[in-house]
Amino acid sequence: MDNYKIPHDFLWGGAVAAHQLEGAYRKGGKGISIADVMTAGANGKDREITEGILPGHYYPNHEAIDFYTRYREDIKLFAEMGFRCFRTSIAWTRIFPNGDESEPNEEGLQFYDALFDELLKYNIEPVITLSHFEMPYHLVEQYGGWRDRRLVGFFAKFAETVMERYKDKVKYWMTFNEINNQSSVQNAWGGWTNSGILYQKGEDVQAVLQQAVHYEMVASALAVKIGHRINPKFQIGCMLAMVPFYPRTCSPADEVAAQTAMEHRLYYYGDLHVFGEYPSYMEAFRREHGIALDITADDLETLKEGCVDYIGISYYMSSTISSTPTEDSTKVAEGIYTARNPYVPKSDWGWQVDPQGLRYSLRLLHQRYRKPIFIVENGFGAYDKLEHGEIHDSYRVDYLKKHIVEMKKAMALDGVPVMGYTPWGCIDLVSAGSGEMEKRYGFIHVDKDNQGAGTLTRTKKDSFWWYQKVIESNGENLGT
Ligand code: BGP
Repeated sequence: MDNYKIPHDFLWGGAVAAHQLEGAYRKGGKGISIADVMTAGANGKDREITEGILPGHYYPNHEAIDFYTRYREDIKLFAEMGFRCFRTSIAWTRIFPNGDESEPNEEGLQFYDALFDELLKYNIEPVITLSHFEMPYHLVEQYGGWRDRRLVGFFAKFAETVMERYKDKVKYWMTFNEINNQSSVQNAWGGWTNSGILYQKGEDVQAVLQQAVHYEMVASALAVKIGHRINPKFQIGCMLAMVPFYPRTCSPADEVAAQTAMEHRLYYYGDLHVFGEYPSYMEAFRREHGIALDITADDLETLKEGCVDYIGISYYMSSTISSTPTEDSTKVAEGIYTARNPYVPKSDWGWQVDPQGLRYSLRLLHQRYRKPIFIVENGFGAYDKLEHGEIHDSYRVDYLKKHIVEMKKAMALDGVPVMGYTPWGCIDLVSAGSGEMEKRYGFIHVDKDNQGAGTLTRTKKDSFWWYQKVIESNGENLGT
């Protein structure tokens, strides 16, 4: 490792998503998004999706941390940490409040102009996700979300509008956040992610899901094509939730079950994004399950023409697959159970903490795809204690440090090209999974609790100063 130095243009920064921090859910002409109809859950308690916004419910994304009005103050703090980039999303509903309008909302476009200018003032490169779990709610009510082919056109229009508008301000883009996350959604996860689909009782979930994925994939490829036409210098990536599945034992049956889980939950999406064609294992799956999809010759051409430039990933944890039920296991499909891994600890939210899994993941993705990889999410959701104006979050530093060490090993020893590293929730924000504020990831504390009370005051945590040194030394100084 001594002979290796992280490239000088490595993108150190932080990551967030519009709906989890902006708030101002009705300001500037913004429409209601699917995140706006999700109540707060709790640790171990799912969020509720209500039919529209109902009185008497608490919707944490409505105000979030009010980044919409405080972004200047927050970006100043990011600049103080030395951020070279900042990943956020463009709230689709600020640009097309309902999603199906013919003209964009100028006030929404101006907000992101101002936001990107503020970042660029400090030489912070914006890294933009087009869709991060926040599609217009109207598209759900009117069209059933990604069940409907017409969404491809609506999304492409949104993508074209913002890529054209910001073509001289934004170079790095991603299409859909964690596009592979939706396969876990049947409300068990506690909310909807990409698809805007609520499954009906008795319907063939797999058939609906596969169709929605197809439309989203075509929309993603179209956005890549459009972006490359607008500015050939754009770097446009996909974004995958990277949760590697280890076989629980070395029994061949567990190994095969883990392999199947990897194909269905991860590679399916990556293969489409990178190779632009359907993998044969998914064709086999559809044949076996009698699923016939609406796929046109044009779709297949678009997929082929809209391959991504890089692979964005989130990495928080690994998972373990067993072919048979075990103590603590959960069935995900016939002969496939997720199980506890006795070798790794868990966070307070039950997420398996596994730094080596990051190195393992980077190698897997590199071996398969040969594309640059951008770690656009990684982090430790934890309870913090604010005492006398200070937060001593050594547990967060410990988590991030161990992951950076493994990332460096992947770069130095395994030759994996990693473009950048943006820890999730660099400022405390609303948890996507639980809707809590007190599941905190930030280097910057925000005074707000799970019920929505607090002054929204920002306070630097110990990790703030630690990360500043990491960036300053280009990843050499990770502290003792
Ligand atoms: C990812 C999402 C993020 C973020 C993160 C942490 O799945 O892309 O939006 O929220 O997970 O999850 P949570 O907020 O549930 O702790």
